[in-house]
Amino acid sequence: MPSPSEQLFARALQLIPGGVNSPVRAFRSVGGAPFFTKSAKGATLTTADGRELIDFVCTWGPAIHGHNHPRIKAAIAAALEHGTSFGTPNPYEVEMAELIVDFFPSVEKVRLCSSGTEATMSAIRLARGFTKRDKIIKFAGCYHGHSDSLLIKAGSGALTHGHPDSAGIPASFALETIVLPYNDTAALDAAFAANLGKIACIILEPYIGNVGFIKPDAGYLQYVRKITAQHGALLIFDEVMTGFRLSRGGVQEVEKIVPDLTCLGKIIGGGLPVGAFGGRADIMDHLAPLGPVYQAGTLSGNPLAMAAGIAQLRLLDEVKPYPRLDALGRQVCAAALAAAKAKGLPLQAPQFGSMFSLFFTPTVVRDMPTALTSDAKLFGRFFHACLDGGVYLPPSAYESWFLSTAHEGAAIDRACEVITKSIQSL
Ligand code: KE4
Repeated sequence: MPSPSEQLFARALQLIPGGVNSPVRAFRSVGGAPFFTKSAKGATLTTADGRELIDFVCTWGPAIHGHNHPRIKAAIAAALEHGTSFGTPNPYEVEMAELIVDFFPSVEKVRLCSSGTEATMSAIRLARGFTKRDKIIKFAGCYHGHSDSLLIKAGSGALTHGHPDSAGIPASFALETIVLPYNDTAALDAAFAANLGKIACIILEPYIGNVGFIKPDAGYLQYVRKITAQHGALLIFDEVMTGFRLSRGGVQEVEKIVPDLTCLGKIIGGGLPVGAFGGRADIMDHLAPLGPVYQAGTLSGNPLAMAAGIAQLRLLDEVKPYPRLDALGRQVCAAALAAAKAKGLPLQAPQFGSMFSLFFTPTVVRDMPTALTSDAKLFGRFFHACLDGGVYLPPSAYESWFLSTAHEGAAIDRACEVITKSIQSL
């Protein structure tokens, strides 16, 4: 008799391409069929098959306080009393804007939308409209959502499924996107020298989460800031994943860099659909209805998503979780490295705070090519050994893991045991 998840997947496959509404969920790179989640609380998912799994995906970042946190649930319930969407300005979006500007001093003005993809797509359009230049620079392996200009040598699900360059993007579009290797200052110099006065912006994940977790070489981000300022190109930090997660003010606070624009998402929606982009007021004022760059959205600033995000951000300021999240991340990586060492298995475990990845390779991972030296097949076996043990990892060798404050205590200890045993079993 097929399990409830198997029955649900069979039905989904009839009507939804690949049976999923986002490709990375399909387990295609790790093998097997995805389970369906019935509910989630704290650090665990409860599957349709009644299994409880310790979750290291955290719905790809938003659940920094764990799933279904009572404070966030209560905030949504209270907002729900007044309706779900108004299509007019509402008080929640003003409060959210004030919080974002407080957490991110580089953001003088902000526009809310409904996904990270919308945020980065709009930021690119704004950079092009403000500079009156067409070319943009992105880095191989960085994923900024699925808009045409950015789905080129992209990470995350695109890389996971071996299509970093999606079909359906006109060559003329792709020509305007210059893709460079991450952590390579010479490549930056050459690109700007060859395109003088033509580059509107650089967009990057300052710490990469979408080719697995990768940190920049010391001084690299500072170099990116310098060369963009020199050439009148805007610097866009895509902090959809890292914002509010790696520190109160994201990577730009850690690295003390002031980008011109910042893209945000995930955590500011408390689990509901959200995105945001903001930065220098003189740039943001080029957006409609003030300026010539059009951007819009039916559900932008949705009251329920805003209420959830406001509760989430206020809770961050109350619990100040960052040292604890970093300790949890270190605990998992230390356990994995110790098990791999004992087994004689090469393993890299780059980590910062609650983001980290395990790469089965002897090579230090510092860009997409070195990430690709990781043994993806071995990762698949490791993934299923952990899943059998009740621990759910991102179903791809090229994704960051995520932790929440709810992982502290029994969950993290149990997870470290399972990860250790799984490595020993490889
Ligand atoms: P969304 O459109 O998925 O809300 O955000 C796109 C996006 C933009 N920028 C960064 C740095 C991101 O990580 C993302 C989305 N992250 C992936 C996880 N690697 C979402 C998971 C999925 O695609 O299902």
